[in-house]
Amino acid sequence: MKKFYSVRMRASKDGMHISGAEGIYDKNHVSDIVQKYTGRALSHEKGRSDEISLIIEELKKRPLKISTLPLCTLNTRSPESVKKASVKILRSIGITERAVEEAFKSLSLGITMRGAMLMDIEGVRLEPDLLRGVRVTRMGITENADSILSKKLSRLDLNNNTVKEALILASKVNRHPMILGELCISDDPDYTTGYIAGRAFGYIRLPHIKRRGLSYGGRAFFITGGELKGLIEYLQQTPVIISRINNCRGKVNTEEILRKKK
Ligand code: WAQ
Ligand code: MG
Repeated sequence: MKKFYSVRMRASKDGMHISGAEGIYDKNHVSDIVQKYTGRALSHEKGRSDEISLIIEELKKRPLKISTLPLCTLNTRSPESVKKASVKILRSIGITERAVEEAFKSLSLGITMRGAMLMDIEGVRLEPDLLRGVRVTRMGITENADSILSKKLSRLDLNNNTVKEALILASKVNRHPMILGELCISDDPDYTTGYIAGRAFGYIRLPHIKRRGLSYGGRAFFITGGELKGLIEYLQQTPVIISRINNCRGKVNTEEILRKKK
């Protein structure tokens, strides 16, 4: 059997996080990837890292092959319109307005967690470690799927690591039956596009989710039913690799999304 490796990198400077990256690769590609990740850490716009941690781990389980969620961009123009649209869309899949409000509020407090909050449909926090959250790891994309994704995103002028990595993470997360949806705000003060995601409507980019210059951010996973332990194990441990790319569309409005919902 072909051996796969999870390769994960974290870089910091004076103890401050600078960049991170991860993927799943077959053995022949591991050393090239290590070089690529190291290069990325040593020439990051936030400054040159003084400490780079690399984990190269042979996977004991064969990675689960999945598709990306379909991608589109909502025509939002302000944090207020983002919140309104998010409430509408997430409500249509059973997440209460209160939960969505609660998620936006918790993600705007300025306390940045390493991982995601887990929230039930009423907005009650369920993650065991409220400060750290749950960190999703062991995900990647095949070379072939990556080049198809690059082409599709290039047509929309979105071919960058930020969008790709977020789409890969959201596609892994939202594949689990206990996950209803996700809300994400970048912690980068200059990156003002966030997203909501769910199996029913895909990955919906949300321009102007926050105003420029704010360094808060985070993720909330809305969950239902089932056993928390199994879900957390899936998010942290189960290797998942993207092998098929769904459609990537440009601007849409909220009504279109609600009409097309699966
Ligand atoms: N698992 C769980 N939570 C995470 C993870 C992870 N692997 N990585 C980051 N987070 C949480 C953490 O609280 C971060 O502060 C927060 O999410 C935001 O992370 O299509 O860049 O890496 O243009 O800043 C969205 C792209 C970009 C939208 C999101 O997130 C688009 C982004 P960041
Ligand atoms: Mg960030």
